[in-house]
Amino acid sequence: MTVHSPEPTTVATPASARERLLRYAFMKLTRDFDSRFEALLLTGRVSKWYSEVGNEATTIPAGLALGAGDALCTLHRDLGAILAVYLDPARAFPGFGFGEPDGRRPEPGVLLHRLACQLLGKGEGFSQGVERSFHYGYLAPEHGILHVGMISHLGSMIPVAAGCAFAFRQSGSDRVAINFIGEGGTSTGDFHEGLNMAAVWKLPLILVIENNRYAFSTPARLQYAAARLSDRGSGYGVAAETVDGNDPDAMAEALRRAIERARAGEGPTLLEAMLGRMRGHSEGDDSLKVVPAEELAGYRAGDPVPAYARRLEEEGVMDGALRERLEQRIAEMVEAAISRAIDAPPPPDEVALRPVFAPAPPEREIREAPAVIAKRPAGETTYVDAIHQALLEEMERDESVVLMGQDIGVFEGAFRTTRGLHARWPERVLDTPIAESGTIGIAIGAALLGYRPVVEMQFADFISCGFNQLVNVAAKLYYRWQVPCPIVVRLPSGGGVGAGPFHSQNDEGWFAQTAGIKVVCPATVADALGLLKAAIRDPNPVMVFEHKFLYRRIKSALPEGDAEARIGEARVMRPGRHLTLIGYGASTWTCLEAAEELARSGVEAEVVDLRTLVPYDEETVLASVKRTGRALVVHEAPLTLGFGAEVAARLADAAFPWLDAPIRRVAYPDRPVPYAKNLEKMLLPDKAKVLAAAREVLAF
Ligand SMILES: Cc1ncc(C[n+]2csc(CCOP(=O)(O)OP(=O)(O)O)c2C)c(N)n1
Repeated sequence: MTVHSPEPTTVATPASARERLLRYAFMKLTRDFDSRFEALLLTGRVSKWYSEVGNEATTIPAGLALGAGDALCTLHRDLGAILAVYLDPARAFPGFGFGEPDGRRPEPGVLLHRLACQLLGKGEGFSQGVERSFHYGYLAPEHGILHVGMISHLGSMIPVAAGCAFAFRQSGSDRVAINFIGEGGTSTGDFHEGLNMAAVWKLPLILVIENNRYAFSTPARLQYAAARLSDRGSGYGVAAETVDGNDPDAMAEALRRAIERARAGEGPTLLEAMLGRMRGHSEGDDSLKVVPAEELAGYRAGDPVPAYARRLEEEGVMDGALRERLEQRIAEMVEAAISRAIDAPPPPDEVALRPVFAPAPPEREIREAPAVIAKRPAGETTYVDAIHQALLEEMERDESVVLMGQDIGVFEGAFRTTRGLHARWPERVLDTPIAESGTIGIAIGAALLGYRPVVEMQFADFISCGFNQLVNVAAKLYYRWQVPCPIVVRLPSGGGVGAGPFHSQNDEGWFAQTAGIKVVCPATVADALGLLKAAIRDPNPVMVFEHKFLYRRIKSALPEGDAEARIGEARVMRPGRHLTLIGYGASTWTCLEAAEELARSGVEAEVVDLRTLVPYDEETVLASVKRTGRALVVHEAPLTLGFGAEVAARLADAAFPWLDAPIRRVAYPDRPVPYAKNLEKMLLPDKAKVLAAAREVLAF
């Protein structure tokens, strides 16, 4: 359903006088707060400021429309929505008839102070100064506040907001999520993936486009060709409306309809709020010059804050005396919060080193969880079946585990790792559209609200389409907000199966370099089970690089008991004293084969399986190399900046006095993986290449 009239709708409001007065109170509060920060920019107290001037009539009704426990997902011009969600009106504006204090939200002065500190980069801000302006999250379910801030990358938060909506739907609540995007941000891929998935899964998401007709300097006509952005609604199969975003009453009505639909399980709504650009992209730049003078004058003449005040006065909702009293109260609140924040101390230096990983829950907690270990298959099990077993056991153990991926439902996955799981838990094993970014974003949103999503990449190569969600949203979350983000991404990776350049890659290095993501690479059947179980229990983003060459080529009996392996521990697979061969994934087996061969000529090579790249078990590797004095690192990922480069650098640094020979690497040459088997074989690290390199190292 696309609902729009030829011109943006301005509907007669059914709202009460108090509701409308409250809208004005928040509009004026927002404007004053914003203006004060514009001034602070000029004095250099704040380094950047994105003005909300002109967006208040859109954002405030959105904030006010949410109830306790609904999710608010904001961008850089949504201060009004934040204030409307954070502040208890009865306490923020006492004596104005806004009801009784709700008893759940903190004192408004405290929140305003923290907000001002946040924006000034002070230690008492929500993120203690580690990130700028509105990029913080304030997830305080105890206060009924679920505020998910932004990352800079526009569009990225739409799937995350859809993920919050997913969590609500999945848990059977009628909560909703509201998310904002500028008209410029609607051109991103995540806009499409997020909205499409929200539509397909009928998620309770309201996506509000703040169409101020310019993105930085780019006018809307260069951003999209549709007459209206709400026209896209029918393309996605979602309800959509274009609304006069300068009219808070019209916005409130449109939001009411959207939220009603969402709470009733009718899926998302796209609301396009028509606004006018009244300030530059950020304060202090000269981008406002792109708005023609006459057009700008029109926007200024229609400035929604004074316009709404006039309207309320004309309609008898507010007289001069009431307005003065209200505005006086607002001025005092803003002044008190900002002047106190200006004097607040900067964050202590050690905040820069705060953890990037959430601590693991105490061991006891896991052991005492309803540990339903499914009957493990007796006898020899393949690596791929061990993965299936881990998924089965963790799904049984913890109902917050949900699986998402392409073709993993009825079809049971390209490699059948989800065999039987959809049949058993149709609500928890979800086929996704072909949308890696959308899926990982949804997983992140769901993880923030207590789920443990496990996302399957059909092939590891496709992770490049979800890269941003992982490295910028998931990886940075704990450092930014100190809120856990327990998602697992499973990646069937690696070559040796004649699959060519786009189905053979070893991309673990891209992620190992990003702080905040754990990277595990199981080599054995036991680790395929144990490391995946550990990954699912870990409170952090974990990427599990499964090696598909091993899927059906190695077999062994599964361990008994809980079988969780420890992330961050390497293992000596074969002891030796002349040389250390260091591998992971399929390369561990190449190292073992080479060690076997070397043994025939009397060389005792020690083989270390890294198992986990991040966190890296420096101790085990170092201890081995100190014993043997020689090191050779083997991996299938490209040589340049492959993980072996890191291992070699660390060894050069820490083991130098013990080394009897240069550290060598056997890795994939810096080129794509060719399709023809003979070509691939030529380039893949194998026993012969490892032996040749080992003999060179031993010859020193
Ligand atoms: C993915 C991405 N590309 C580029 C930018 C740089 N950038 C920041 S804001 C902006 C313009 C945004 O315009 P719009 O979405 O219309 O929102 P507005 O600022 O007008 O409210 C750009 C290009 C970004 N933040 N994210």
